[in-house]
Amino acid sequence: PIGSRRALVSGEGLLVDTVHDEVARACARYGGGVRRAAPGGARGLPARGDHAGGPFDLVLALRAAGPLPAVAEQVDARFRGRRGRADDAIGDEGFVIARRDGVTVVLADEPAGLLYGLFHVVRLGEPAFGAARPVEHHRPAMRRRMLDHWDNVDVHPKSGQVERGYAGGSIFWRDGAPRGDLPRVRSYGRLLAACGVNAVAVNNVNVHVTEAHLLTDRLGDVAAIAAELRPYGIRTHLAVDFAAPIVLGGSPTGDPCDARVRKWWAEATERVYETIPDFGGYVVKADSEGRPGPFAYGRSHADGANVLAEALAPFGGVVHWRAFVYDHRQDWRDRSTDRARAAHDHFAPLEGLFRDNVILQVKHGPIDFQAREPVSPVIAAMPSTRLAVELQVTQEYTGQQRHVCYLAPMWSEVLGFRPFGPAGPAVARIVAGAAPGGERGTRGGRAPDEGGGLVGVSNVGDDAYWTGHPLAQANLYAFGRLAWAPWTDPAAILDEWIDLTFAPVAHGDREPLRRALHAIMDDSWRTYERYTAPLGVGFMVRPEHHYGPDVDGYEYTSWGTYHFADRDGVGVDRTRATGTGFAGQYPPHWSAVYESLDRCPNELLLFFHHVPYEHVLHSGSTVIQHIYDTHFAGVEQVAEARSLWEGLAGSVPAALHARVRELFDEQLRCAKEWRDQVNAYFFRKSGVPDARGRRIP
Ligand code: GCW
Repeated sequence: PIGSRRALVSGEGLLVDTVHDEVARACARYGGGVRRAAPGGARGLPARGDHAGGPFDLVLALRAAGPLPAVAEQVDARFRGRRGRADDAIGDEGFVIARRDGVTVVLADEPAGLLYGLFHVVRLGEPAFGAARPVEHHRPAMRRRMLDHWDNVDVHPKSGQVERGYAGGSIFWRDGAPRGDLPRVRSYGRLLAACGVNAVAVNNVNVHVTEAHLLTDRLGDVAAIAAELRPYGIRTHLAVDFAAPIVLGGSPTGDPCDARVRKWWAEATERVYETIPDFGGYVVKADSEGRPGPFAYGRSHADGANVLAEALAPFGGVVHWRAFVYDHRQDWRDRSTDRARAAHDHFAPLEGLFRDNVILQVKHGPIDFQAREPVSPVIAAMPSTRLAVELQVTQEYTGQQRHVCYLAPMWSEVLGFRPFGPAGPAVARIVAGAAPGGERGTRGGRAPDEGGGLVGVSNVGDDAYWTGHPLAQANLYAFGRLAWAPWTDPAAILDEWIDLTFAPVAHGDREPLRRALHAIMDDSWRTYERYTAPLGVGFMVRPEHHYGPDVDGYEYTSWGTYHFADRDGVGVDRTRATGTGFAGQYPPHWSAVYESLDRCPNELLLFFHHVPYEHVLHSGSTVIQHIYDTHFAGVEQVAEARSLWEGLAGSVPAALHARVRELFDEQLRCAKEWRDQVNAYFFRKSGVPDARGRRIP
């Protein structure tokens, strides 16, 4: 480990201090040593020679800290030579790493880069100090890699301490007050930085009355959190109430076009920056599920977002404005309203109207974080708007951290999807700001150089394992890694996570553990999909808490989430020809694919089409037989995963093993419940027996 090595840390700044302290802490544990070079103090130090602090095995240096040890100068020269004179920047958060002459060298231009470089060395493990390594340049694909906490300050009668939280209480708040465990907040910052996350919103997007006050008289509570996260390069953001001028300021109106409202936001924001100079910005859920918004004043969401953006702009802050706007009081009898259409219907017409520091935050699918959805058509509809994609790391609809469901493969599909067709840019490039390329305007006189990035709804709480289910940590890790490097193979990310997590605690040979965890986790999202929702049908869950099956639970409700199963068939007709027209919200390539019964991918068939149970899939199976087969298979896979975990007793700490074993018991019970309810439901509706004669209750 790093801690047994001799290290030199060179440079100044808060995050360089963090790097130094990290290395020093590791050395105190493992017997190595670290030297902090004073400005200019590394001058002339030999690569590996006899001098007070050396020889060094590891050099972590800001290039500007200048004259560097000879080996670091050589690495820098290599890097510059390779890049050519015109572009030799390492970048704000980037780092260069190489190993030569027995020294591992990490160089950065900014302190954040050095911190990420350090965590990269940790991730590499012993090989970081093995054979020589060529110069590698690492930079995040996305500048914004943010986690949103749906944490309430007060316990809320409906959503509790953490809305959709499955990992205990909030790490920030408890019973109306700050939780007070600041060292834990700092450890959280450390954990997130190690995953690559650099922004956190500390309260629920459903901003209730207590939480609204975080913006004004309780700003000190937010500042205290920001102070713990800052040393790890994490900016603090706040979810705010759109009606704050009324709720907090006593204004008679919240109309974004009213001068008094604009003034209120400007002044409130100025005070925020006086208290937290590096404050990240606001997150807003407006006109959504009962939250206030600009519609009440006949104003658009551009008007709403821009007034906050205007207040934040002088300080470099951004507003994350959520596109999750739909009618949750729909009449289920009304077949003309389609919730899937809502975000595009509301936002696509506003293209070009948002200020440059507005980031439109779009859920990855058009509905709501189901186990399978197509990619939201909004992502292709707003080329001059900064877009962020929102993923749900917390497993609201994917097993609530009682089921193993490694989500990286799903996210990877989303990020790799090309909304304009095979020749167009992938989602990852669009939200990184790298595509569709230079089209972004210079409205407001600023030319932004970045996209909206990736946002995840956090799955972390005050649970001892952070995430309730210990294996759900892999989702947190994968979220950060994919935001940094979206093209990374999910299995490779899992491999990193296994090493980082289990190296310190596993007993004996780690290879069997690694193999078992891959077998358990690699395909666990598809397994979950198999025993829950077939072919793109969603929301067959228990209303309100959303755990476990209830095929008709949402069928006759106001939420706009229906499957329309009858005796003949199932699915939602979202075609242009005969349905809601949702398929027409995509650019031509995908619009044509989804419109066509033949070309529509199996896994989304029932999202786009209502088909008879005997409809034949590309696989050759019928829809009804597919439902039976996948539900039986899904349960078998859970049983297999459970027995693989059983086999790991003795390889991992006993308490960890016991926790996961209990959770597997619940997962298996629940998966059987899903299988039997879904199969029985469709058997009773269709009357078609299972071709393989298995028992359907
Ligand atoms: O998925 C739904 C959840 C709500 C959540 C909402 C949202 C924070 O059921 O609990 O509210 O999405 O994303 O705003």
